[in-house]
Amino acid sequence: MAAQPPSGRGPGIRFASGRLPPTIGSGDAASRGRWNQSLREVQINTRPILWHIEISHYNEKARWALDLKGVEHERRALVPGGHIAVALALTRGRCNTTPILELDGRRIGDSTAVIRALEERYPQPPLYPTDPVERRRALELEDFFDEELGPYIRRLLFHDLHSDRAAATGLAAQVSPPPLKRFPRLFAEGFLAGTALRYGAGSAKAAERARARVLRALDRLEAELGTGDYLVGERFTVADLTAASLFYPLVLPTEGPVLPELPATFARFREPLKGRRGFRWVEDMFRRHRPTRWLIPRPQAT
Ligand SMILES: N[C@@H](CCC(=O)N[C@@H](CS)C(=O)NCC(=O)O)C(=O)O
Repeated sequence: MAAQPPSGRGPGIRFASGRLPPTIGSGDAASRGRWNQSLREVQINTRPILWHIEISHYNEKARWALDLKGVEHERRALVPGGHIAVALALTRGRCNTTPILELDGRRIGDSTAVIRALEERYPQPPLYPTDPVERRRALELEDFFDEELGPYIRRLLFHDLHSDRAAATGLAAQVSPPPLKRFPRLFAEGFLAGTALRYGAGSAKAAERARARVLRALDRLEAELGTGDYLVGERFTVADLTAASLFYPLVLPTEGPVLPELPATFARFREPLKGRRGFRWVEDMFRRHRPTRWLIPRPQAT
């Protein structure tokens, strides 16, 4: 089942006891114990929460930014399809997509806004260049890959699942909620119908156009890189993070999210691209800059 939004208006700082903690250092072991308990509650209640879909490339973009900045956070995985209603509920109708980050009492939708908020709150290591010209370029490239690659690589992958029911069932078995795990074919049919409706993934013509857009994005990546290691300047920025995350479903880097078997047509499309400089660059970015996860399990309800 999709995770439910927490009750209340925002995370804020809440104490189970409803009272403020006693003053530090005062009193006996019991009051120190209460103080420690209150501190733990503060940490839990103010810890950022990422609402995400495990296999989604836009969500990988937000996870990567959190991990790179070493932000301790909680992750709540949503079921694809059900996530739209949860996103709308979490943001009071402002956003119908994931990722959504709950940070300091705000719920922020859209991966670009999530990174902007993280950059302000946790400036180190920076993802935005300090030089204004470089910064503008990095943000333009972020926008380019968000708009010109993200939707098309998703449409293509989902479209190719339509002609490979075994692969669709494999994906359904991975992403469906526990009660539906016994019916992966049923979940797969619902998933395919949903993606056809929402992302135009049922249309062969639209898929053909999507294939051309993915290749164009790969050409642009390589042209922007030239002989350099990074898209902007001499270090890893939001531009690299965005391009690499959004290309993950094509490249499938070891450090990235795990996808089950690819649909046959998509695998055939991918094969000749493996030798491309852009493809290898994505693998390299994940290898060099995708740190180990800071995943913190959801606390047990008491
Ligand atoms: N521009 C958004 C796109 C995010 C997005 O499309 N997320 C997908 C999951 S891959 C989603 O939630 N889709 C729901 C929908 O489009 O209704 C971002 O950068 O966060």
